Amino acid sequence: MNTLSRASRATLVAATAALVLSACGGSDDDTSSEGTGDGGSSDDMTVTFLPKNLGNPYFDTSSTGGEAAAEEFGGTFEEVGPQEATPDGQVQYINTAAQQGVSALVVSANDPTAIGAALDQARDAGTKVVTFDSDTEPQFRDVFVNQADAEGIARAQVDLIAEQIDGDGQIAILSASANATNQNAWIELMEEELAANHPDIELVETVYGDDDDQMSFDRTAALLQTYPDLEGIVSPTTVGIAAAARYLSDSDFQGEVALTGLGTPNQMREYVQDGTVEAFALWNPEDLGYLAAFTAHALVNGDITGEEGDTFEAGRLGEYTVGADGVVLLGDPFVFDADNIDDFDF
Ligand code: RAM
Repeated sequence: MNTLSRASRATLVAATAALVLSACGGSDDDTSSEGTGDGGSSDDMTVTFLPKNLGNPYFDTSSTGGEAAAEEFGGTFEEVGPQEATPDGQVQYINTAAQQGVSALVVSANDPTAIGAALDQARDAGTKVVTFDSDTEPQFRDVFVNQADAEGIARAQVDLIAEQIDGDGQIAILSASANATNQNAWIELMEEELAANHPDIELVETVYGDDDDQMSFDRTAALLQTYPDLEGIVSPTTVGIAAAARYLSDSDFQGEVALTGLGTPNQMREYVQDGTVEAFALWNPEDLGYLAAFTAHALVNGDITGEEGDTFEAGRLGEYTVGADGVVLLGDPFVFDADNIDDFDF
């Protein structure tokens, strides 16, 4: 279980305290309607969250954070989104938000460019655009709120699978949708990390479950049939890893084929407890949504423009600084296993 490099582990220890605190304190947020921020000007701020799709507990949790933030700064929160994680599905909601003149849109992009024209129109109409979780190309948004450093996310997953298969054998990746900016960035970095440091691990295929539970379940079954020597699966999506775990837990492959990636503790708890999964990683999606909403608030208020070096207050999370390319970084990924999973509730 001590799967991460020393440096990663040191930062994770620091992150643990924050995660435990927010896991315990995050949901019983203070409902004071007085903003902790700078008051008056944001009272009529409207913020619309547009996740990749609806019905994914990860985004339910990030929206919980966004709504809590809006309550704190005295804004109006709304969540909209398509059933399927496609860019076309998102465009109509972007257009509607622009027509409504919402102050800010907070989007997890299903494609780095395909929603760009719609976002341009929204920004021309005066709407601030924050991407979170999955970015667009930088010119289409004001700020990207990144959950964790992409290299760190990639390395955490490679370290986990390498440990679980003793650094040797075939693995496959079960991803989200084929154009998802976030998963594609992580997969590219995972491939580099495998090539550089794990010569005996062979990545045989990357398949896409489209962040759809049934499709991810079916892709898992197909992988196991196609590759009888498969040692492990990495699923860098909370939908994929939960579906793969459900498949494995009910099959002869349970405990034989390793599974790791990015999951939510509530979806993965039973599979950690029944031995299907040893360890997996994530960040706190509630904090991510909370920070994204406060970033939108700072843009709407004119506290920041998205320039490198801009600073702003994000409620209970404290002060953040905009980095290069208009990116605000939440923190570090965190590894969950049988020893700590019961400390979390999201
Ligand atoms: C799914 C989505 C989301 C990703 C997480 C890890 O919920 O694909 O974009 O960040 O997994």
